[in-house]
Amino acid sequence: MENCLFCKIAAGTVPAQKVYEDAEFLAFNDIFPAAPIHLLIIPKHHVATLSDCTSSDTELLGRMLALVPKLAEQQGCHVQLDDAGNRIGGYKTLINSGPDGGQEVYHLHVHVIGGPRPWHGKN
Ligand code: DGP
Repeated sequence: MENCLFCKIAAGTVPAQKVYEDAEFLAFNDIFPAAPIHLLIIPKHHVATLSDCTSSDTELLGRMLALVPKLAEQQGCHVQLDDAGNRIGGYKTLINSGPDGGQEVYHLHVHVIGGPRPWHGKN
């Protein structure tokens, strides 16, 4: 899409701090991080919003969600067990959809927000 910011990031014409890329997806640091770790995962193919997804997008959505724990581990904020067997770490996974959902950029993206609390910011 010509005027889509995240399509431009996917095409490399707008810079971003990329943390992951494959043939289908790109992940990069959010420019306004709400926590020590704040990634956005996007499909390279333009989809404006979650509500535009159809049954033909089911597998893409599954693969995008499956990237979340992989990237959380890469960033060091995955859920793990400490020596006493208690869960530590973790992250928030968020998809804002539409105006009432707080979506500002109309290219589907998953926020992955984590790192040591307390966090600040809107999310
Ligand atoms: P949302 O409200 O869910 O549409 O979130 C859009 C996010 O995109 C917001 O947290 C800030 C981020 N963002 C906006 N413009 C840019 C940009 O030019 N570069 C990067 N890396 N992130 C951006």
